[in-house]
Amino acid sequence: MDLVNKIRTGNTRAIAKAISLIENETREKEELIDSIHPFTGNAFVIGVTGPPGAGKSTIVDRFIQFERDRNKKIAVIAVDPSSPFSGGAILGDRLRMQTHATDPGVFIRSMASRGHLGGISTATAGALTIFDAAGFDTIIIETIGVGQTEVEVIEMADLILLTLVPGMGDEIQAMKAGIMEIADLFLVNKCDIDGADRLKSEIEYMLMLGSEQNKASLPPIKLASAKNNTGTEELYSSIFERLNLFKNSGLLASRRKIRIQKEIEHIFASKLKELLYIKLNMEENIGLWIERVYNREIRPYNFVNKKMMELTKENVL
Ligand SMILES: Nc1nc2c(ncn2[C@@H]2O[C@H](COP(=O)(O)OP(=O)(O)OP(=O)(O)O)[C@@H](O)[C@H]2O)c(=O)[nH]1
Ligand SMILES: [Mg+2]
Repeated sequence: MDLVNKIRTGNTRAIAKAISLIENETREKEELIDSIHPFTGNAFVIGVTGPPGAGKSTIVDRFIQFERDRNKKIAVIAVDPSSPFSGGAILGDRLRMQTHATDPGVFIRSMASRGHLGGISTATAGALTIFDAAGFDTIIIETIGVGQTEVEVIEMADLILLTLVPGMGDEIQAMKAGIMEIADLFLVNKCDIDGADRLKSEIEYMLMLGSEQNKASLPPIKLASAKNNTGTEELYSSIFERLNLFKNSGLLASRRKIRIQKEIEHIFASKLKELLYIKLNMEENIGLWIERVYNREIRPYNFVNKKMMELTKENVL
């Protein structure tokens, strides 16, 4: 396929076209994903998460520079920048994009949560696959770490960096349930303002509470100021150190296999649903079935089990 070849050469327009194409569940999407699959699995995916305004985009911008200094190609997926929590982000991302606009080694893509038929997770997974096939060495997913979908998205990363800021005690409390446990590395950003050391101790304390671990085995907690560019290069190095550690220990492979498991299950579930809709002539029949259940003429489990049995007998399932 011509598009596949163009993607593999890193052609910007082909990449953009492919990302739009895979946002909808079509036969074309399936063919594209399958055609590029052999050329994927090479990029490191880094998830950058944290409360609104923590400085995620500023730190990502630093990473872009570090990667380019090393002649590496980097893509950024900024998820849900249009959420009510971070109104200014789209503009910020655009401004940043302009600095790299003429650089084919950088691709920044914003993704709003609305307007994706298959959901934001599917759209992000698709974009990841395309960037990977296009030869980007590193792909960053930036997202605000709240809510189930957000966690689902960030779990697509090989490594998760959680960005926190002094004075955000409440936000940390709110996040605790979800994202704290899955972070591989903590960044206390804005260490140019007061309270960075205290926040570091608080994070340590919370991590110790939540596990049996001793202090030495806790995820690293780094201090930096993204704005002043201090501590940022050390953070960047420790991310790659940790990624290599994950690679050598087999953790990277097992995380990626879990992702593949979810993908396969997802494809099966949606195909099965499609099949059921067709074979049961759902559109035509569902109204009647609702009425019968509503009127207590039939019982939901008994009815569905019977239907499934019929499909098995007809060799549909
Ligand atoms: N003082 C200080 N300000 C910073 C630092 N890093 C970022 N900022 C500022 O914090 C504000 C938010 O930065 P962003 O990088 O847009 O934060 P974000 O986490 O991407 O925000 P959302 O995408 O809206 O959630 C900006 O005004 C930055 O200039 C820092 O290290 N120190
Ligand atoms: Mg941002």
